[in-house]
Amino acid sequence: MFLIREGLLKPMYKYVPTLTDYILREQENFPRATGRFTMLMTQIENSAKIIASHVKASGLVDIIGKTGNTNTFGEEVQKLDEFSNKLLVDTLISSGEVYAVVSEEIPDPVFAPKESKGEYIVYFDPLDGSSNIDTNCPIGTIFSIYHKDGGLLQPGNKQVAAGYIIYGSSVMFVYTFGHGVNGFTLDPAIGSFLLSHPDIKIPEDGVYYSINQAYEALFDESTKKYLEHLRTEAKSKLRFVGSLVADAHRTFIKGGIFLYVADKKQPEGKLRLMIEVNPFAFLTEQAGGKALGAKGINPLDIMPKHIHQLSPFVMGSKKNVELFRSF
Ligand code: P6P
Repeated sequence: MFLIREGLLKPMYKYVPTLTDYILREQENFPRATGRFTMLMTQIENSAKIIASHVKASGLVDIIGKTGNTNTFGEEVQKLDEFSNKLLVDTLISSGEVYAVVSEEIPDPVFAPKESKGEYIVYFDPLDGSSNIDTNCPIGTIFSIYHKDGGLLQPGNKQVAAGYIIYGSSVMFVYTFGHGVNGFTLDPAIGSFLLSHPDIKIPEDGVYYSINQAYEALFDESTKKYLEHLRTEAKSKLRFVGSLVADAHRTFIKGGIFLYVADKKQPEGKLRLMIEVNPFAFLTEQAGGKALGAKGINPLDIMPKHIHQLSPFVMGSKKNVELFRSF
């Protein structure tokens, strides 16, 4: 150690905090923390690693699956989103840390057994963008955590934590507890999420706009004028993966704007307020960006009426969102 201290010997391996280190350190920010929240986050982390291993092998599972009913993981060959949903429900309910979970895939909440002392409610989409699985496009898991005392229907500004895991060219775990946004990349060699994107901040401005323009004829006049304006501006570029986690993650990293607005066929939009809009609105604000819901209000202030209610959603760089709002 003397040699390292004197700078005579380069340390062999630069220490990089893992997600677990960060979660434990965050616990110090919560004086009342009992470690139960840390346990909950660790369960979500472990589930993400298992889902990542299945997503990475999904093409193979089909081939291997054809040799019989089981796959390399020894389980019944299931659709990946069914598998991911069952894994998250079973893991969270049996963790003893949740009072209830609400999954995009299940109409009703799933309550933990009476004897469980779980303090938290977790809303999640186990595998968002699953229509992209067969095309090798990035897909993701989204989670949003509330304390149970506020009940199942709380505004997004009561979230205790929110985040997503993106299964793309690398697997990243991105979350906020309300003290900024941190991104961790899975190192498959050691099976740990390592801090790769500390304190993510959305760039003030960005060239990318992300919207499904196929619906343009159904948009309201102001949105049509906005898109026309962007098309006349040379700098704007359209990027739309059709996977919220991928489009939102690009917006966090490169800046720009993502829009899933209401249209004549989807008057409330398509995205779920509690499961997709609120977690990303929380993350966007924590990363210094701007998020809008219906009529330009902050989605985090909406008092939900139903666990699966829909909401239009716009998120991104402050300048880009302000320009949209000016239309
Ligand atoms: P559309 C995926 O099905 C999803 O819920 C989001 O991930 C994505 O942003 C949106 O739907 C895409 O919807 O109507 O463009 O296919």
